[in-house]
Amino acid sequence: MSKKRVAVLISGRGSNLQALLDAEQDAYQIVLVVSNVPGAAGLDRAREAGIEALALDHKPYGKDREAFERDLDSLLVLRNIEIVALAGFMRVLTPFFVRAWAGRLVNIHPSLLPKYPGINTHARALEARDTEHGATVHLVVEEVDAGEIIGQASMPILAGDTPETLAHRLLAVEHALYPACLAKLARSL
Ligand code: 4DW
Ligand code: GAR
Repeated sequence: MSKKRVAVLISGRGSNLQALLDAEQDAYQIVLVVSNVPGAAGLDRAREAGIEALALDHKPYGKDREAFERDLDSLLVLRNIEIVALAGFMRVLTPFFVRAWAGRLVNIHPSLLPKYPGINTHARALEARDTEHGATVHLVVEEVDAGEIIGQASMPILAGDTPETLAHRLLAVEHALYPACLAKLARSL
């Protein structure tokens, strides 16, 4: 089987993008990185890896989310992208884009979904006195942080943990989980 052609969508630092780039890319190959935030650090990581990196600023589109997504979709189709991976991508995608990429659009979320969709997941896990925390890779559907779970990884919450220490430790867990789940999805298609 040939490697699935992957585009990664980012908005910021791109540490999960880096993990996807650094992993053994035997089931997938990252061929494009797009950021909706010009100047996002993740774009430089992509260029350093020799991957095409584009900024598609959402701001000129104003409230017309679909117009932004039509242009994004064109970039992806033009490059024969087969899987789209969100990695810290912060724009809610409309039904237009989600339907166009159904089953081939994934995201990583810093909680053990269905626990703690949305923001402040680390603080909420502490607040609930959970004994473990984790991350989830899931298919993206119209409802945010929902959709079929591809994989999860968990870690213990330790005495003295703060939202910051949890976020820091969880990031390493994410960096192992995301490449494994992307490879799993790529092999299943
Ligand atoms: C996510 C969910 C909501 C916002 C940002 C990120 C998590 C992953 C995700 C990104 N786009 C998605 C998902 C998802 O799970 N499902 C769909 N699309 N359909 C969020 O509320 N973002 C707001 C902007 C924030 C900012 O620019 O800083 C927004 O208005 O889009
Ligand atoms: C990651 O922790 C990811 O799980 C989270 O944003 C961070 C992006 O970091 N995603 C969400 O909260 C999605 N709702 P990165 O840019 O260094 O990969």
